[in-house]
Order: sequence, then structure tokens, then C-alpha cells
Amino acid sequence: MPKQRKKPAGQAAAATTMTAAEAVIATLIGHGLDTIYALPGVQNDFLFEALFGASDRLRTVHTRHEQGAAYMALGAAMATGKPQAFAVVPGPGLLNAGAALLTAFATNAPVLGLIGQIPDADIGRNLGHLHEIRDQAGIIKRLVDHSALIRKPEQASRATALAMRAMQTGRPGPAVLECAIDVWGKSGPVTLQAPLPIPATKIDHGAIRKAAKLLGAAKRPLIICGGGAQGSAAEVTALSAMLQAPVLGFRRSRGVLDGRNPFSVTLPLGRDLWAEADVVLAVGTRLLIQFRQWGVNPKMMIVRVDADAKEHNRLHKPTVALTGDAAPILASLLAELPKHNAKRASREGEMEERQAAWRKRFEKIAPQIAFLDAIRAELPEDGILVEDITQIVFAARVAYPVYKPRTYLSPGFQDPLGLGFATALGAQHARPDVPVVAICGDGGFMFTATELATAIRHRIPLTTIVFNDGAYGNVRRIQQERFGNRLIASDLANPDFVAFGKSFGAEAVRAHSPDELRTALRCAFAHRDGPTLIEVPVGAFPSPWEFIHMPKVRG
Ligand SMILES: Cc1ncc(C[n+]2csc(CCOP(=O)(O)OP(=O)(O)O)c2C)c(N)n1
Ligand SMILES: [Mg+2]
Repeated sequence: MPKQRKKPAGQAAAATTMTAAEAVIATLIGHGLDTIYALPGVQNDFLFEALFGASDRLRTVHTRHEQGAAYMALGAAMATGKPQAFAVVPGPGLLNAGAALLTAFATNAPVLGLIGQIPDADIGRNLGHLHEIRDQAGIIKRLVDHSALIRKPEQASRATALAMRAMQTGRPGPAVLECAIDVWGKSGPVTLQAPLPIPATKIDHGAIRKAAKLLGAAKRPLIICGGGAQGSAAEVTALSAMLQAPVLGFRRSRGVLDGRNPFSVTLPLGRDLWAEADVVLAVGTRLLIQFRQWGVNPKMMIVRVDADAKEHNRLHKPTVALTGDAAPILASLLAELPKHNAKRASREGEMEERQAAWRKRFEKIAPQIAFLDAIRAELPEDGILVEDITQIVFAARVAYPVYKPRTYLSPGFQDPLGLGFATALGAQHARPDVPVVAICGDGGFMFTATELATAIRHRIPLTTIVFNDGAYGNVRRIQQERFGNRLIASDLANPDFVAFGKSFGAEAVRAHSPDELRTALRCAFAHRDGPTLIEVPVGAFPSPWEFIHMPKVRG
């Protein structure tokens, strides 16, 4: 890449001749990115040529399928909370990356897709160019909130900086930049755009006072966190203590309040507390389960904090709506609350008792919990667990203790079977300092199992547990219970997973019990030079659904 003359800080850099691809890459580096997850092809040849030139500053991690590249970027974004990027060819490349983009949107993950295009002059003409797809930009617009087509090098750096800003402004989320096969390599005068300032949250002090008064007077306050609370663990923890309020976390908000704190609750106890709550503080959550499953009545007062102003009134008008980043809003609330807060007796004993009562009821899913306990016992506090869509995971959502935010990665409402392994691979690549464990079923693992080759090629020390029941077990149970055992399309013919893993060069073992799993995990975490695959042969598990889909309690 051409050398840029050093300019004193604060002064705009002088224009330098570079290609559009070089401008995009230099801008990504300027925004602190150190990796791009990618799969090459002719439309993006000049992009990869620029990546070669920048390879001392930006690593290119190439995968075996575009879904692998996009899921890796997603996992890296989920694990770090920071923007990540992937690059794929247009048409089939974009569609192959589609489920990951969809999941990035659902989880508000800042993932930038660099997508190739057919020759610039022919875009929209339906001539049948290689990988042409009708209205690619229109398809992209349905998937992400911010997208742009780079048409010349002069425009490339600013377009990249605008995308990076959009991904981190308001409700965060993915963005896409398209660039044509004949534009990536075009040279022109480029002024590199430094990161654009991200607008700070404006605090509505009147609304903060109102919220503090409501919460301060509440007899049975409840805090509900969603994925939008992941950056405000300290504030949520302090509010919980000040209000003696339990904190409900589900999936992406698990660990915002440490799971060892008796006030940290999951869905079943959270529903009991929702039934009796007089004031709810909802932080970065859609409250869909509460409003659609558990019910709401007009007596219930809700203080909502959300980065997206459109979210507040979608289903039920809150008493107080606060728009912006959770951390500064909750910090203001914490400062205001002592003036209004009632004297409160400790609820610690009550919470411990209620937690114990639910733990007893969880004995119904003891087989799953025994495996989860084995994982928790071996995984260090900041070790990361990644969900695929499988039996053990459904139990984990309510019964696996999570200690810190971003240590339990979940795809949220998309639940795309098969994301787990590749997403965890990205998380492990971005967080080489901690062990990452993917929990997959035999069905989900095979969606991206070929990325074992990527793990070997890039020496990613991910640990993957495949719970092998020879079935799309969840589907099979539904067919057994609700359709008179008319089993169709739910049995699976599997490879020998240990032999399969070894054939790639991975460490691969079989564990038959929670104890054997603990031993296998210990070996896996000690092996930091490449991936480990652990197959756990299992039968059908008891259904966990009564702890997740629970009937109405209010309204
Ligand atoms: C993309 C996608 N396709 C299909 C589904 C529907 N689905 C949910 S769970 C499941 C079966 C999962 O099987 P496996 O990974 O073996 O886990 P198990 O239930 O057997 O533990 C299926 C097909 C889905 N969630 N996402
Ligand atoms: Mg299965």
C-alpha cells in the first residue's frame, strides 16, 4: 500500500493515490480492525491484492464457505463488542453469508460485509454476468440498515468510515459496502477518513427524575436486561443492589449481573417476579416474551431504556422512555436514585430461597444440567460458551450460570441452526486469551463442520462439543409428542465424529459422561495450537420447554 506522509494529529491527511480497495483497507485499519474473515473470488481480486499489501497490519482469515466467514465475523463481534468485517463475492457469496447477516441484524452486532459486484456500468441491467443477482442492493437493504455502493476510489474511505459509524450509532448493527469488479482496483486521489465521532447519548434529566421517583417508590422492582445491557454491567449491578431488585437475563444478557449473585435470575423465576412486580426497569430488551407470553396489565409501570426510540411503543407504551446507550443513562439514574429511594430491607435471603426452589424443579432436566455443570466447572470465569440450537443449549439458557457479559454468545431471535461452530471459531479467533466452547448437536455441527479446516489452517484453539443423538432431536421430540410418533426427516446418518475430526488434524475424543467430558475439556483447554472436537453420544433428553415457554401470569 502506498506510504502516507505523517501529518500532525488533528490535521486532515493529504490525498494519496491509491485504489478503492486500498482505501477501504487503510480506513478499516485506521478504525482499529486487525482481521478480516473472507473467501476470495474474481470480483474481489483487487480487494485481496490490497489485503496482501496490508497483511502486516490486517490478517486475512479465509474460510471454506461464505457462511463460515460471515459467522466468524459475527462471533468476533459478539465476543469483543467491537466492529468486525468479512468479504465475499456477490450473488451466491452474498446469499451464502445471508443467515449470518440476518443474525447480526437480530443481535445488533456491528459486522461489516464487503460484497463484490458485477462491472459497474452493467449493475441493474440483468445481462447475466458471473454471480449477477437481480437488485443486489435491494436485497442488502432488506437485511441491514446501512449500505452503500462504492463507485470510485475518492469515495471509498469516507463510505467506509460512514459504515463504521452507522454500525455503532443508535441501535448497533451490521452494514454492507458493495464495490464492482472494475472499481476495487481503480486508482485515484484518496484522502483517508479518520473515524467519525459517534454521537453521545443525550440525557433527558426530566425523564431520569421521573424514572428515579417511580423506581425509588417501588415495592417489588424488577430489572429486565436484553442484549442492549451488555455494556452496562457495573451500572445494572449497582442499581440491583440499591433497589434490592432482581435482574432477569435471557440469552444475550446472561452475565450482565453475575450468575453467582442470588439476584441474577433466568426465565422461570423471572416470570414469578414479573407476576408480582410493580415497577419494571427494562434495559435494551424488546420485552417480547413478557408482553406476548407472560402478559401485562395497566397497573404495571415500566421504565424502558433502549438505543432505538422506535422500540419503546411497539407493543405497550412505557411509563417512562429513555433513549440512548444504557451505560450513561443508567449512570444518571444511579446518581438520581438515592434522593428518591425508599429504605429497603435486604431481599438476599428471599432470593436465595426462591433460587433454590427453582433449582429443585430443574431436577427434571438433570441429565442436561450434569453436562452443563461439567462445562462450568472447567471453563474459567471469563471463558466463553457459544450456543448452537440443541438440547443442552435450551437447558443452558435457564440453568447454566454466566458470570460476565459477552461470555455466553447467543444468536437471539433468529436461532439459525448451524451457526454455533463457525460463530465460536470467530469468537475464539478474536479472543485467543480465553478458552471458547461451542455446544452443538449433530445436526447443527454439520452445517459448518468443514470449517474445521479453517481452524487447522489458522490454528484456532476452539473446543467444540457435539452432543450426538443421531437426530434433529428437537424436531423428533415434537413429532413424537404432538404428531403420534410419525417420524419424518428427523433421523440423521452421521460420520464417526472422532475419525472425522482427526482426518482434519484436530484433536478429537469421545466422552461418555459428564466426568469424561470434564477430563476432555481439561485436555482441550491445555491444547492452544489448534481445535479440539469432543463427541458426546447421548440419547433423548427430557424436555426443557416448560421452563422457557411459560403461560400468561398477568393481564
Ligand atoms: C436454519 C434453521 N433450520 C432449521 C431449524 C429448525 N431446527 C431447530 S432445532 C433443529 C434440530 C437440531 O438438531 P441437532 O443440532 O442435532 O440438535 P438436537 O435437537 O438433536 O440436540 C432444527 C432442524 C432452525 N432453527 N434453523
Ligand atoms: Mg441431534
